[in-house]
Amino acid sequence: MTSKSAPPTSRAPLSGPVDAVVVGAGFGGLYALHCLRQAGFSAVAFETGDGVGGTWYWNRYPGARCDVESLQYSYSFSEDLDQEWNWSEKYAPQPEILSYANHVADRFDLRRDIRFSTRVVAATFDEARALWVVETERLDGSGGDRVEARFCIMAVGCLSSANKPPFAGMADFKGPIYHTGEWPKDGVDFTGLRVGVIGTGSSAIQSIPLIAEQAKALTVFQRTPNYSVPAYNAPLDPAYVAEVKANYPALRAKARSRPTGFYFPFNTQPALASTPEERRRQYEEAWARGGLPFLGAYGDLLFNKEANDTIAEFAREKIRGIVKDPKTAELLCPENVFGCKRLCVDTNYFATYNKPHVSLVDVSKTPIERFTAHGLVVGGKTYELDAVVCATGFAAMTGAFDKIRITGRGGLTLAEKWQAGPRTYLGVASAGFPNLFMVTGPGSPSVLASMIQAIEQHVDWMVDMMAHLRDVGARTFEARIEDEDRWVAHVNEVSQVSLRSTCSSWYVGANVPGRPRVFMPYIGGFPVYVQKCNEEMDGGYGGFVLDGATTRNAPPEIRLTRRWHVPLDMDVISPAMLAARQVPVV
Ligand code: N01
Repeated sequence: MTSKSAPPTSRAPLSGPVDAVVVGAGFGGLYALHCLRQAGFSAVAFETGDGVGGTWYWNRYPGARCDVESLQYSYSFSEDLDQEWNWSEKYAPQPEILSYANHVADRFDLRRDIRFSTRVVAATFDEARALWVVETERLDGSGGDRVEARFCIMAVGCLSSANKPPFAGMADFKGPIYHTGEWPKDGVDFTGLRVGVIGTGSSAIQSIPLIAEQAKALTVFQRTPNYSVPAYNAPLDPAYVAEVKANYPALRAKARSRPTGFYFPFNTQPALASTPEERRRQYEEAWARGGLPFLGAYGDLLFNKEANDTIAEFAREKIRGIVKDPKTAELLCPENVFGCKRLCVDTNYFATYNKPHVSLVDVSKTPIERFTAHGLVVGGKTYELDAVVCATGFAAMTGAFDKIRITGRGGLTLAEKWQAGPRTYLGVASAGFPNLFMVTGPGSPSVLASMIQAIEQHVDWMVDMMAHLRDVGARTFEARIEDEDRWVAHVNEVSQVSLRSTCSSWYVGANVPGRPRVFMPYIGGFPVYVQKCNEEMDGGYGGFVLDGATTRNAPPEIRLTRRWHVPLDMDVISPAMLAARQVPVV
């Protein structure tokens, strides 16, 4: 598969020791470095790419942009940063988000502690010395590092391990095969080509309209249709930006109180309490605003199937209204729960199918059989293609961990421990793996919240815990297995309240054959989760064994976490949040 390769780097191997190794220099790794330094810890980060930005470094496909408003899809830890950075559009395009990541790296002088073009291949806990030994491979082939660190912080991302289905005959195909999540740095020119796109998730839905503008012919291979809401992306109005900047802390506080960790108008009323006419008006208004907030048209859309049916039918009507060919329109109409798979946000996606050179092939019942030298075979028919784009997503949440041989106590690897599904306490740590933190790991709100908010809360909490360990002279922390078991059960129990657990999405690992079906993120809502983390902290980390601590379960000093350590203030309470709150912190 054609993919972006990082240029070679030559440097002497590192051996440490350092207080912490950070794996990844995306938004999680960058913030972790910043906080570690502030708290007086030495750290080094390893990054496979040759630059910072993580997901925004790798996903350079045409049309890639955020779908949480730029003014909220950004770090909130620095008021100065908030004030000085200017977003150009409602939803910033990938190059601008990558520039922002680079700006943050420079502004906070983070690069000096990052080793680029270096892949972490193993992390092994040395029990006798209570140290992590982290091994890397440098992409220039010049060897690797072997660094010893007290702590290992996995900032590997939730959607960073590309899912590349092994279609038969791929090696025979004469043209290039791209994956949206590993897009060539120099871009791709599809002018005059017959292009095939496999998949119809967010990446496909963003890229298809732009690929169609260049390609001579575009064939989309769809296994499951997806709901998508128009973005209505536009340049940001300077008056609106000025207003937000004048009140940024208040907006950030409102965002933190939301289940999603970002703010948008939300109608808490149940859908079925409205008449059909009122509902239509409400949906039309929400559709006209566009984007993910469409799901906020009513409060129960993800919890009541009958309510969900009303929004699903409205969305299907929109598709039928846009797509002129009735057969294509029907193929594009999803039948599953609206918002069950991650909702997509688009610019001209459905209208693209009205173009005469764009066609849709249903591979739900007759899967892609194989590649040939010149195309793809489906149902015995060959589709002639010059280039193929696999918009086939990611081995979500655990895939990036699987790529590293992580060995904890007694020689147990994380992959072995997670064979039947990920097991963490609060999504930050896993029993048997002392002093190893996971930023937005499975069991935390992560992908169900605004990622950057979720990252900041996690990192602040982790670094405060590290400082506490230093204060009380503890060598290690380790999640208690009984607390972890209770947390895993709680994550699973709360997920059952939401309709989101009912379909075959990447949230449950169903997009990759052979993965265990487990609802991986925590759906209880961002503020409830933050409260649980705060309670854990206030209890002196009772859910963890702090080995060697001079005091037992003493409340820590609250440092970076101060901004999250505020009374729970939820202006939108979902059934999942209610269910989550019924369970005391474990
Ligand atoms: O991946 P996906 P994505 N044969 O898994 C299909 C975030 N994101 O990269 O649904 C044929 O959603 C698969 O079919 P099915 C966002 O959280 C955000 O698009 O499994 N088809 C599906 O259609 C998003 O949800 C933005 O039946 C196969 C597609 O490939 C997440 O990343 C932009 C197949 C994969 O869709 C992942 O999105 C982009 C096969 N063998 C991404 N295997 C923003 O806007 C898979 N498929 C911020």
